[in-house]
Amino acid sequence: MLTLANALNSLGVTDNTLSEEEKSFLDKNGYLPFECLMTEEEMIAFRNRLAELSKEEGSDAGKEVHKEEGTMRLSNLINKDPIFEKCINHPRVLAAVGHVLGNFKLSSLNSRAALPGEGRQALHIDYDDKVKFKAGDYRVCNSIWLLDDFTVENGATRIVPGTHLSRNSPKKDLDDTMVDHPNQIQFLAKAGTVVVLNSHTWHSGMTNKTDVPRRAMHSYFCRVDQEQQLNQKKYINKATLDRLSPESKVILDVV
Ligand SMILES: O=C(O)CCC(=O)C(=O)O
Repeated sequence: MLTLANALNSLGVTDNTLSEEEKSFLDKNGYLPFECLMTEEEMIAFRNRLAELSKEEGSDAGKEVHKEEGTMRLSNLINKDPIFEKCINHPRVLAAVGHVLGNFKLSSLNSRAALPGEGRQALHIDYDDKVKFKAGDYRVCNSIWLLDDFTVENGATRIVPGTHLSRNSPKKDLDDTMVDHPNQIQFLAKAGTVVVLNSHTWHSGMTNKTDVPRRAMHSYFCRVDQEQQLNQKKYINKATLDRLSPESKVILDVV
């Protein structure tokens, strides 16, 4: 049976996929951007397909994982079009996720568009606040695939760099998780960028003050011993299983 190490190897992940500078940046700050990971054509295809799915699913959209007021969310994307397979097997992204988590699998593949005037969230981590974790003992890691430029005006994700080392969650440490944090930065980048975010780093969406949605996909991973956000074995359909590469099956944990 193909192991994760073999699957990553065959997808081109090596010890040198990330430079030492990139690994140090991720270790220190809890996030790592990769510019130009999607082509213009790929982004057009992703945007168009997500728009079609939103229309088809209507008020059901997002229901497999999470619905959120003021946003358009879609979930279970791996079953909804072959184009989304790219989001779970890019070597640079997988190298960064592996650097954070060690052995991992996909937790879920979703999209989130913050609608005009909406999208502000409380600072959070993507893990149970009640569970103490040690720096280095990470359970979850996200990758955000930017389908629009992330700007101050459209509410680019805020991140508090280095907070993955703090062992606490915003809920425990802060009186008010909605207000600006003195150390937060906004992740400003061009569409086509992917940012890998150690999900124990405090972060949140901000208000989109423009009149168009801010669109992104979240390819979210968890350590191999953790429960997936979407149970891939349960949700995977036959057509998807038949078309997926052996490497993607390992990453989804559906072998
Ligand atoms: O869309 C964003 O800027 C971040 C979203 C996020 O952190 C979440 O949905 O948990």
